Amino acid sequence: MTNQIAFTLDGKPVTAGEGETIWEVARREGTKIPHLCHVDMPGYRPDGNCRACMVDIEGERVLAASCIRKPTAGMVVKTDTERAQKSRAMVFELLASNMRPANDGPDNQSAFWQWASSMGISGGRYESKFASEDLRPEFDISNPAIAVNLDACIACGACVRACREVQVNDVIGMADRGNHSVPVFDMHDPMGLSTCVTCGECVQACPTGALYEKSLMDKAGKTRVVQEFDKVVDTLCPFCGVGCQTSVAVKDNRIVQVDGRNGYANENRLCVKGRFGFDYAMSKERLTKPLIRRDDAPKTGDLDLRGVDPLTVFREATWEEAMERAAVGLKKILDTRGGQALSGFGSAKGSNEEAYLFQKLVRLGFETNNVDHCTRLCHASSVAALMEGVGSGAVSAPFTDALKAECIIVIGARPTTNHPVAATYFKQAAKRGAKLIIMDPRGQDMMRHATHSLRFKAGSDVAMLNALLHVIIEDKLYDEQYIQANVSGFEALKAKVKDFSPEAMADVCGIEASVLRQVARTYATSERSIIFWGMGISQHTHGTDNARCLIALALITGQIGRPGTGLHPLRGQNNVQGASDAGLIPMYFPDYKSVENIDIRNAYENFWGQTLDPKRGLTVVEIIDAIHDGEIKGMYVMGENPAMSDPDQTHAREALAMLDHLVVQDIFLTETAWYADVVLPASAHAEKTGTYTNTNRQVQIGRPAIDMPGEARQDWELIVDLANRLGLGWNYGHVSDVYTEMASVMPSLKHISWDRIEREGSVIYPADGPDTPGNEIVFSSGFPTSDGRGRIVPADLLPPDEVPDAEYPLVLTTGRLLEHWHTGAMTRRAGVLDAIEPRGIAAMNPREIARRGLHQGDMVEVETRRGTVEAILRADREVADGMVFMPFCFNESPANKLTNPMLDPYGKIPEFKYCAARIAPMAKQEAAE
Ligand SMILES: Nc1nc2c(c(=O)[nH]1)N[C@H]1C(S)=C(S)[C@@H](COP(=O)(O)OP(=O)(O)OC[C@H]3O[C@@H](n4cnc5c(=O)[nH]c(N)nc54)[C@H](O)[C@@H]3O)O[C@H]1N2
Ligand SMILES: Nc1nc2c(c(=O)[nH]1)N[C@H]1C(S)=C(S)[C@@H](COP(=O)(O)OP(=O)(O)OC[C@H]3O[C@@H](n4cnc5c(=O)[nH]c(N)nc54)[C@H](O)[C@@H]3O)O[C@H]1N2
Ligand SMILES: [Mo]
Repeated sequence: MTNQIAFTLDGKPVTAGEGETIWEVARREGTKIPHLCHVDMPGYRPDGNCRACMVDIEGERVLAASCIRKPTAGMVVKTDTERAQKSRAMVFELLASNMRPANDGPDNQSAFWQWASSMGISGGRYESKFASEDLRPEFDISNPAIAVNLDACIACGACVRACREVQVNDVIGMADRGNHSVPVFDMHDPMGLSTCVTCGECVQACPTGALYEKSLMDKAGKTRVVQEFDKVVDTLCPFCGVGCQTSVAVKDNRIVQVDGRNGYANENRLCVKGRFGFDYAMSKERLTKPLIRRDDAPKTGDLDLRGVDPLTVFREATWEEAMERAAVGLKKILDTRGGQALSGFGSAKGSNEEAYLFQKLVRLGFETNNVDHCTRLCHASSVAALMEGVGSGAVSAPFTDALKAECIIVIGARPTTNHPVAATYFKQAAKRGAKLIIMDPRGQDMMRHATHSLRFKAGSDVAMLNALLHVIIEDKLYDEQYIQANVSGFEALKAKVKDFSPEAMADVCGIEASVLRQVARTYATSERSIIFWGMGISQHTHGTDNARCLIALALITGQIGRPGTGLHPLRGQNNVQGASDAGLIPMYFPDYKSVENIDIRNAYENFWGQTLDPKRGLTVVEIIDAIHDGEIKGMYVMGENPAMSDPDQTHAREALAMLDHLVVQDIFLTETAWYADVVLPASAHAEKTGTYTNTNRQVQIGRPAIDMPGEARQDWELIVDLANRLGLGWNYGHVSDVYTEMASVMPSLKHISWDRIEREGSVIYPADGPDTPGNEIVFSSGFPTSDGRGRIVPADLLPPDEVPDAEYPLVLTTGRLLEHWHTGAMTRRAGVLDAIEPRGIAAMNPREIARRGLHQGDMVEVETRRGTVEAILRADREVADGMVFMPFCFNESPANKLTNPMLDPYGKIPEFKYCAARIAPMAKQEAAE
């Protein structure tokens, strides 16, 4: 047990845990002590500078700041003496004199004025320095999301700690001294021109309203227009796999503010998308009525409905007509050609319950296993390698375990843009002394914090990783005992990597042998080492091999199964873990049970009461190919946008155009919906109840904050409606009924009832009992494989499928931008996010740009063997020489028109990260004089 310190608080005996401050004990005991500079969120260091929290300690001459003072045994603390109360009131009155008056500005709902009014203070004691109009500092509204009103600033430094210590972004600092001290962004830049990434942590920390969400203000950022909320809903962020918990404030059925809650994965933190990207749900472009394609509306592979009135292509229909049309079209194909001619893409943006229903509908109603989703384009190869190597595709430890690790490898991932809240933990860990090793062909912000940054040659992961394995084996740094007890395949690995000495691989991967040796030793000899990886590993034709090497690293060193160690593929979509677990995969029923195993299939046939397709179904890209081959004729797509996200877009869109019947269920008229026969307007994340499983294996509950627009209906009800029109006779009263059925066949969800999730908000799986917290760390004693051992599969060198040549001398690589989500469907309809990144870009190193006689800002054509795309050229030092980087979120510059659809043989994932390209300036347009 840790030391407990007994002391007296306002006459009551209390105890403090180790390190607890008087303020923290008081809060726990329900005693309110005002606080301003002290931020009541995890991760904030108390600073004790504002004196708003002074308390009396018996025997001490001066009052003490309770936010930093730790009690000692027997101490007698009084929070309510006249002296303490007067002192605190004085602090507020003095500060108020330096601020804009309460009734004259945006800040009258701020913590400062709430505390002040609870103390009976309504203004400054002295004449406000803002009495005269010309003394007011300027409002800085240059940031699209945040207003800076320094006339409410009390220089408490909360924003500096938010920016530097919690999010570790290092943008905000304090300038000037004493009374004149103010926060500045970089070197006195307007906030909007600084390197600020608009995570809004400073806004959430600011106690006075000096930093404020513009969504609560008038246009000028001066006056708070939303004075109070109708409700505040505890729910989740809809974007990435981190699964941040949010509290969403609503006024007049509109979301007006999002704050981070103290979730296990985010401890109140959010990023720009989670905090400021919520308005897509309220976009005027939301689908509000079912649509049916007009008979005369053509379907061609190159449809471009941007700027076209949708009602020239579709007509509005009643729900009855649309649902009947949707079902009859599918039924007709089923009756004439059989289930193999049907397919479905479900959604990793939807809930677990929606995913479960969707795969069940395809397997029972469509009579096929042709069901897949974006996981195929994402971590499919990682999952293939993990299933083969350790018997489970999920992470072995949460990303927060970075804080317990001595050595952290991040490879092929860019967490500050794609998992920004997870990145805060990585950066914090590095600041506390963990060795951070980043391996990525492209530079990234986190390299500032890294002990080793290996900017190796794209596509050469196996060379580099085999060299690390070589060193570990050569230097005998592997864990012999661990291998003997838990691992098979070591001898084969030893033989394979023999030829992969760092010296032999240095040229292949572009990293010096000595660095490879150092990194290998650091990883192997650290007490606790953990590996995080992303799409740079998985999205290759040798993606499975890449992941096999990472698994081998962990297995031979025993860096798995303990806190601060393990394998963590950073999952992408908010519910890609859950959708995969729920069986939205062509080869697996829920919980990765093979559809081709007769016993399992029999069990499901009994459970669902119907004969099932005995063969695994086709994957995403295979389905597109099967449409071209005339084998698949009908499709149901829910919450996925393959017309933008699939590789070789022209080929993919031609396929969509070839379908006899396409039903699209989305919240927007996406590029995929352009090809639909029937479009079903559905529910956004903010409008529904459901569970979602994040990258850490936490099952969490999302709750509705606003109503659906127009006639839109709940996704899960639409799936059920369609199922019933196909004769399945389903009857679910509530989402929780779906969860309960699903959990009853999923061992992973044992002991995790709907009631439990509702009660606890978030439960990690696997859980050992209904009341015991779930296991953060798995594989502590062996692996869930057939023999309980981890299995090493050595990998060989394979080049990317399409390498540069004289005709296409550059490498095109694709990925993401911080502000945009995938195909842009959501974020290009989010005001703040689209304002920050409004136009399609292609990025190259400035050296490469100069070498080619191009200029930043030029319109260029990027061309590959699949097509040509126009984009604005951006200079970016992080992009390697010889490479072009494009995000795939812009439909005016659609990167996937260019990408190579060649697949990894095991994961069936396309090579999004590498193909040959060339670039040319666009023919100069006549200068418009
Ligand atoms: N802002 C934002 N965040 C997102 C998303 C989004 O669309 N926008 N999408 C979410 C989803 S679904 C996913 S899957 C994740 C993806 O998150 P990440 O895995 O971080 O995705 P990417 O940015 O596509 O690629 C990661 C890195 O791979 C590197 N890379 C390229 N080629 C190679 C190579 O040959 N080897 C190695 N080792 N690395 C290489 C790139 O330089 C890049 O830094 O992000 C999630 N978060
Ligand atoms: N070139 C290139 N291509 C890539 C990648 C890459 O790195 N490079 N990455 C790949 C990866 S990792 C991924 S995960 C895929 C992602 O590919 P997709 O999943 O196709 O992309 P999203 O834009 O996330 O599509 C989500 C869709 O769901 C809709 N939606 C959102 N919420 C809801 C809801 O609650 N209900 C319904 N019904 N619809 C909803 C949105 O409007 C949008 O149309 O892209 C892949 N494609
Ligand atoms: Mo993804």
